[in-house]
Amino acid sequence: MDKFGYRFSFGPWNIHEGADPFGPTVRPSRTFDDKLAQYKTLGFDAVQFHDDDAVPNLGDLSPAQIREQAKAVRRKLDEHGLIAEFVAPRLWEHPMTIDGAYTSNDPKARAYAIERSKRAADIAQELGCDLMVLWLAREGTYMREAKNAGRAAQQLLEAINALLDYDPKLRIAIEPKPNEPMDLAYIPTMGHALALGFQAKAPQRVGVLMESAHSILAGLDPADEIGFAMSFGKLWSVHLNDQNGLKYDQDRSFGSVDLRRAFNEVRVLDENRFWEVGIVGLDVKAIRTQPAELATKHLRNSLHMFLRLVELSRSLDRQSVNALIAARDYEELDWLILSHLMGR
Ligand code: 3MF
Ligand code: MG
Repeated sequence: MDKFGYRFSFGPWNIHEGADPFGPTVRPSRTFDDKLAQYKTLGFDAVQFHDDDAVPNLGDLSPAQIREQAKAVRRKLDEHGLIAEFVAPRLWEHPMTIDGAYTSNDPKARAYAIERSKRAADIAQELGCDLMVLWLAREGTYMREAKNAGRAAQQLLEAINALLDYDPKLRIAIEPKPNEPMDLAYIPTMGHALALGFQAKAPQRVGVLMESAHSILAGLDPADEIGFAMSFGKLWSVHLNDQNGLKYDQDRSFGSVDLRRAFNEVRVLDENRFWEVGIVGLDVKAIRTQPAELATKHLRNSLHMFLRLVELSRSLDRQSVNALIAARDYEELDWLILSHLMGR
């Protein structure tokens, strides 16, 4: 925990081998244990998991064996003084999820997706966390005519309800993204995710995760997405990162593209006391050129950027800001903010 009361997390996939769709890996794989050893050194408190980050071979194991392996991971976390922030079922790699998971046109594939998600809930329980993140990666289409948006919304609701029933303590945070891997996703924004959650059978247990790059890809401002979700008490996790324009999902270091946009994300989180409701999660990737032994600097940079922006948010002269708002002198407000970011 830092001096402001914030806790920080990232997922083991944030230390990665640098493969992209056009070229192979450029850095050697590091074991999960090796990655775990980095967390505290880098200033982090919590680990985000895909189900198979915790239990790699879960497809070959019985539910009881999966729980056993998850228990062993819990012990490792304890040894490092770490906690699990969430578990996300990886519903986008298996052959059964080629045409989507909860919204696949094949009922057997939909059943697979729900069963796998239940195993992810079991893993979360064993890791001592009550939060599941649903990144709905393949819930959308390449071919609009292949599916039906209304039916897909109902299928998503059925899946969420099944999980809420399965584990009465589980909370679900939906992570929206407008595209990639799909051409068009069914849950592209905070608004879609919240609407779905409010229809669930236990709406108080469904919230959202806001990822900066995903909001930007949807043509939205991440700070406004944060503010919108927090006004309903629904922002339970974040994936802070950055994104240079409308192209592939870049997962750049937080604040590395647009400092003012990052400042506003931190300002809105801090004004709404996010440290009391959630952990500051990152979803950042070192660029492909980064040498292996230096490939955790994106995590360091992002965490330090967050802390420096908290300082800037708290030292903002709010009296002057309010006076300028009252005078409707937004050009002067613009200058005040820019000067503040530049250290005057
Ligand atoms: C997507 C996510 C993760 C992805 C990860 C893979 C929880 O934005 O946050 O799922 O799996 O980013 O690279
Ligand atoms: Mg993410």
